[in-house]
Amino acid sequence: MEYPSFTQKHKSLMRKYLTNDIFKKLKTKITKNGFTIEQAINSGVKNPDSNIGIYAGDKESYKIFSIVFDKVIEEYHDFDKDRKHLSNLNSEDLNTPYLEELDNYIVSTRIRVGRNFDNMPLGPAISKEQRDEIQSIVSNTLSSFEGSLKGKYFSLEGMKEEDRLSLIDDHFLFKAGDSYLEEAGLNRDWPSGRGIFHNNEKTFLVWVNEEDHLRIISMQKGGNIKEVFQRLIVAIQNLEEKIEFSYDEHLGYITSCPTNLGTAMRASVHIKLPKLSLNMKLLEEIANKHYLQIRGINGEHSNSENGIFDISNKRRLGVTEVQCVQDMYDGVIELIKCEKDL
Ligand code: ADP
Ligand code: IOM
Repeated sequence: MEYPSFTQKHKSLMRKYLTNDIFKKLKTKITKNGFTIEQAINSGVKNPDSNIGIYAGDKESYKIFSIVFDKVIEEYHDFDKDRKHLSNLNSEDLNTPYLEELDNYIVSTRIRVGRNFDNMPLGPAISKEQRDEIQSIVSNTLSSFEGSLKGKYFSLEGMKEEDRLSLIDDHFLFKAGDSYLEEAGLNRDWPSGRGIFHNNEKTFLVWVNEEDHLRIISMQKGGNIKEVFQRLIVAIQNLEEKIEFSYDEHLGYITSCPTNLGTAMRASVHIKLPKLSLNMKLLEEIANKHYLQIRGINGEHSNSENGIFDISNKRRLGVTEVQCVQDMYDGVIELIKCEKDL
C-alpha cells in the first residue's frame, strides 16, 4: 500500500495531518471488523475537495488510527483530547427567545443528531445483513411511537421515484449517489437497508443507514428553535429507551465522520441574507466568531441560492447539545442584525 499521491487540490484535514511517516505507521493496522487506513481515507483521496476526508469503520478505528483522527478532531471541534465530553438536553437552559421578527429571515429550522448501534460496525464497514437488521429494528421501534411522533417508515427499496425526488426537493430525504459517501463505502448495496420515517406533519423524521445508522431529525418552518429542540429531545429519549447507541466518555456519540462525534448534533436554519450574501467576507467573519458553518440549501457541499444559506453549529464535541443550539442562535441573531444594518 502506497502513500496517496495528493495534489494541490486536496484540501482536507486528513490530507493536512496524514504525513508519509504517519501513513507508514498505520498502513498495516486493521480493526476487528477488517477496517484499514486505506478505506478510512479513500473518500478524501478520491474527492480532493473533501473538508475532512476521513471516516471510521467502527469505534475501534478512532483508537487504532488515533494519531491522525485525534488531530482532525482537535482542529475541527476545537477540542483537546484530554477533555471529557459533556451532555445537556435540558431545553430550559437554552436562551433562544422566539421573536416573530425571526420569521422574516428564517425560512426553516432543523436540528438533527446522528446515532449508531453499539453492537454493529459503522456504515463504512457494515455488511448488507447487518444494515438490513438495523432497518428492521429501527422501523419496528418507530412503529410504536404515539401522539405527535406517530408516523410511518418508508423503505427506499420500493419507493416510487417521484416520491423519492419530491422528498429530496422538500429537504426531507438524503440524496442518492453522494460521491463522498460513495468512496467511503457508505453506498454499498444501495438502496437496500435505507429508508426514512416521518410523522404526518414531517416535523419528526429518522433517516436509516445513510452516513450513520440513524439520523434523528426535528424540523419545521420558521424560527421557533426551542420548539424544534424540545421535539427532538423527546424523540431521542424514546429511541434510547429501546436501542443502545455507541458512546465513549471522551468522544461522546460515535459517528462515522469525525465531524459528528460528541453530541452528533447539527442545528441549522435556512436563512435569507441577500445583502450579506454580497459580502461573504463579513458573513464568514461572523460565522467564525460564533463557531458556525455556512452551507448551501441543498445539503453539504451544495451552493447557496437566492441569498439563502444553511447556517449551523460547527462544534459538536466537548460542547453540550444546549451549547450547539446556543452557538447557532447567537450567531443567527448577529447575522440578522448585520443584514438589517446593511
Ligand atoms: P446533515 O444535516 O444530516 O449533515 P445535509 O447538510 O446534507 O445533512 O442536509 C440534509 C438535508 O437537510 C438537505 O436537504 C438540506 O437542505 C436539509 N436541511 C438542512 N438544514 C435545513 C433547514 N434548516 N431547513 C430545511 N432543510 C434543511
Ligand atoms: N460529513 C461528511 N460528509 N463530510 C465532512 C465529508 C467531507 O467533506 O470530508
